[in-house]
Amino acid sequence: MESTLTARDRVGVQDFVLLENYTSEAAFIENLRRRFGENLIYTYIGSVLVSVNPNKNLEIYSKAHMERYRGVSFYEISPHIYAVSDNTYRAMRTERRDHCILISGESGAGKTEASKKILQYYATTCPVTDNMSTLRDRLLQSNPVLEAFGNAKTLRNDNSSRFGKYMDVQFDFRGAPIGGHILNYLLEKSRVVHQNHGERNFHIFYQLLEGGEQDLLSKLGLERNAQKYQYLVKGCCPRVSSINDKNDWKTVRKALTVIGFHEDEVEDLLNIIASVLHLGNTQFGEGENGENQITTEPQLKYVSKVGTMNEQYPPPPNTHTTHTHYKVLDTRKLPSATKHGFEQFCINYCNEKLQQLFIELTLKSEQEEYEAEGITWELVKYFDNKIICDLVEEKHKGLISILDEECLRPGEPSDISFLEKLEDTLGGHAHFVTHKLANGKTRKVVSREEFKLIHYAGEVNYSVNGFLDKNNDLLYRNLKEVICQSDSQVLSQCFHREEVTDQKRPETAATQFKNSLAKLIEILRSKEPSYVRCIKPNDAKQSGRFDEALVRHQVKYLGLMENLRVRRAGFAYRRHYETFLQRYKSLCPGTWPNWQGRLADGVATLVQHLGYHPEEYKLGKTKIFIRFPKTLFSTEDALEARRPALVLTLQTSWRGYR
Ligand code: AD9
Ligand code: MG
Repeated sequence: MESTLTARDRVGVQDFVLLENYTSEAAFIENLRRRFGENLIYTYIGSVLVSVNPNKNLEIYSKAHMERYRGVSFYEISPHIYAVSDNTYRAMRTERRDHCILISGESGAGKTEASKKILQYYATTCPVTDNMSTLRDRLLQSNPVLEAFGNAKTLRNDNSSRFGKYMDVQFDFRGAPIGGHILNYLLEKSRVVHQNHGERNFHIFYQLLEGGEQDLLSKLGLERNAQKYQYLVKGCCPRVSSINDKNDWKTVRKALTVIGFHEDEVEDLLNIIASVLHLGNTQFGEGENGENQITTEPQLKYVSKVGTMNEQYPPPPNTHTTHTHYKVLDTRKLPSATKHGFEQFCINYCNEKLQQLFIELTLKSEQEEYEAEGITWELVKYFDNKIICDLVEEKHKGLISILDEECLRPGEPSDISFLEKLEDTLGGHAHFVTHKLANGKTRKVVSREEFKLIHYAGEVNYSVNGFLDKNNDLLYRNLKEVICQSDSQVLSQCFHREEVTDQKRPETAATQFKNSLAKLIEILRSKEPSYVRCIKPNDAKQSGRFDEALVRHQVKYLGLMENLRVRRAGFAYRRHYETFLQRYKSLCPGTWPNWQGRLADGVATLVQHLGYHPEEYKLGKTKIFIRFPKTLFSTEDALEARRPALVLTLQTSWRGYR
């Protein structure tokens, strides 16, 4: 029994619902810290997986590990991203319902890595027929390509995704992957022309320059020196120690072929990349008659967006079961002194919406389970962030509507006139703050070109500079026409024909984003969700370092305490009768060795023998619900005490605490 206590003390509980003091944030963080110290980076809150980035390679992702999680009940083995992957897959197959996995967390917390591990798990463990192996390879190989064009080194993450990704994988009735689709959101386009100090442009530029064969570079008119290109020198860091651009080029080049790009398409693509670099070096001067004149001679072509991949794995007709995997763009509440702009505003709006969905679905599923089991539901109070979502998206009155109106207004709209409109319309809203006070005085916490939103996760100041331009995000129609008529296949497919011929004013960037987000939420709402919540333990990308203040902040904005409260509102622990009986039947002569009657009666006999008080548990239709962790712990301890000494040491590694 002593050894059990020691193990629990040392490695904490594997499910936060078993925390004695579950309302204490300090206890929550201490549990995370202990486990992190033991390289146990995964912990559950019920069915939600919390993951702390180890910043080092752990030996927990081998094929043998995958096998260990295959077909094994979620709670009977230590928490793992493979357990979530496997559970989702099996639930999809047995329930024949669509499922999705939502991965969230701040930059560098491990979302992309988690999504890759899920994909690898499916690629390795799902049945595939020969002709399906191509599809599997394509799904796996889409990652290096997406990362080359969409990821960049930032201050927070050497491989930061600068876009949101929604990946859909479809399975047939045998559970074999048969199709897929990837949607990207909100690529940070401005990075192409500008990078902050210590950051880089998208990986692909450096990969091409470092890894491209000399012939290829000559053909593209490029020099093997990133320093030569204006678009690559702004951040003053052409090389990153954790990145090998040369090797990555080889991977990406191969991946382009695997996912189905033809040689001439690859050539087009590389031409475009080279053109961007040339364009960045273009200089304008004054002509003889005072007109603007280009004084350098670059190829003038523009970057395209990557459509070919989706054509390579179209969803087949008559697909019944779908597993959807969704990875979100991250956010983080930075110190309020840090300025954020339009992109950060969109990302934080996205996070508000996802949080809303998270609360709604967590509560809903909790409620549904209680109802299904015939157990009375006790209402939990929680902060409903709908008020903030409305502030941003409400028709006519919301921030986006006001921004759009200002963009369309004749005259000379400006970022500052937009801010004034916001003040007129939203001043006085509990979640909106500017430097102006109602009594006409000013406050210093927000500067004159900023507004502050009080998000569910905390306060963020946004500078209005650039809001109008970025929201307009207009490419002239005739420019689009020219691009559509290009001989280059890749370029000519950049825009839909309707986009070019449609005489209506195109939707603004914020409205487009709002609409696609609404569609996405609709899709997610129709699926059974699983959640992975990623936490970054320190800002230095170091292994073994656990910065409590940073972790506390993330626990707060991911709403984990709230999640735990909802999960614990009624009962800390629930298990199917069969599982419960199987595990503890040896503690009761009446149920040992095999209970012959109804499972519910067996469990009732067992808990009566164990002396459970009626307020400690409830029996549902298929499950037992236990209110307090200590009840379960005493039962676990009783079980442990019965084991022979030799077995006891072995068992501690798989018993419920890890
Ligand atoms: V961003 O929002 O795209 O800027 P992510 O996606 O949350 O961010 P990412 O998955 O890219 O973070 O992880 C950052 C780095 O942490 C990786 O490049 C790895 O070096 C490291 N990492 C993350 N998860 C793991 C892991 N499970 N094991 C080992 C990890 N290293
Ligand atoms: Mg990422």
